[in-house]
Amino acid sequence: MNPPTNPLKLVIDTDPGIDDCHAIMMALSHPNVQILGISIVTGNTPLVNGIRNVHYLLHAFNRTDIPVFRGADRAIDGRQKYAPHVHGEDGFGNAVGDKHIDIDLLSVEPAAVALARLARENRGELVVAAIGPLTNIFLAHRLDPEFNRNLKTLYIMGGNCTVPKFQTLSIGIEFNFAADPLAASRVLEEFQTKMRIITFELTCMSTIPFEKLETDFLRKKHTARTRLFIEISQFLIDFAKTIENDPELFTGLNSCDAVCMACVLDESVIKEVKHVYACVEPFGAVASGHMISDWYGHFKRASNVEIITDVDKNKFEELFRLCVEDTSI
Ligand SMILES: [Ca+2]
Repeated sequence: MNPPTNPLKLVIDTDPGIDDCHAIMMALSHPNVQILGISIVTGNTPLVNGIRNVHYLLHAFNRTDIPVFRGADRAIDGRQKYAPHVHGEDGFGNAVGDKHIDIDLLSVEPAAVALARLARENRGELVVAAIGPLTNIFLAHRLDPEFNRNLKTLYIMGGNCTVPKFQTLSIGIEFNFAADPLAASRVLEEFQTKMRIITFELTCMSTIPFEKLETDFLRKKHTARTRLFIEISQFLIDFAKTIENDPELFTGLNSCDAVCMACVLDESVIKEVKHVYACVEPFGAVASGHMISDWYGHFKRASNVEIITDVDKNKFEELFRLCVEDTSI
């Protein structure tokens, strides 16, 4: 890892589920990142759980200097879509449950307002990792039309990809875009900033096989950090094992948001990027949230996104190890 230079200025917009936890742990552990805030959005779990989960993590890491912002409690069109079967009833693998959590880091400033302010105060420097539905990002954009242009880069974990090279069965709709298709549609259509998309299928390519997960992560010397990782992750690992026979997708732990965060933390993780015009189906009867990537230029539109199509798996796993390496707790 390179020695600290100018730290990356980062805001994490998250719907704190288990893979969000991994991504946040990585960012908290990285030596060259300044986290200016964490904004919470509804997605994997209801908003109130997400707020509690992030506080649980920040208190465990003694990072009470990081403000937490409350975001949208539902999508732009009013839908509320959760994933308790993947992330547990509390969103953190039932590790937080009914524990008493002090939510003293919660700012009175709404997430969209804070996002717009932080982008303005750090014009051209702020990187946002959007690892939940894009509701807060869209709302910041509607509040402040300059928001998107003030960003350095917007990384989005979301969307599907149907390029044959992936050799996976595309599910057609990825959770974050399905949870707020209208927000995803508007962000892709209206933002004039560098947007990098980490699709669900890309994250499937970086699945950590169960055996490697055991040897490299779960059987490590149990420090406070590994105990926290296991406490929160076990539910997702158990879930993945129940669908182990699903063709090609679930052969280990797929931590979608961790793959996104690895690209944010170290751009050399990214091996291949395709510049393409992409849009999202906002109102479809059976496929709302489906991302259409115009690989062959049918729409005759200029490219608006960079879709990451390959990552360095070794480098990803090296960064993912930050989840269990005990440096600060
Ligand atoms: Ca997420």
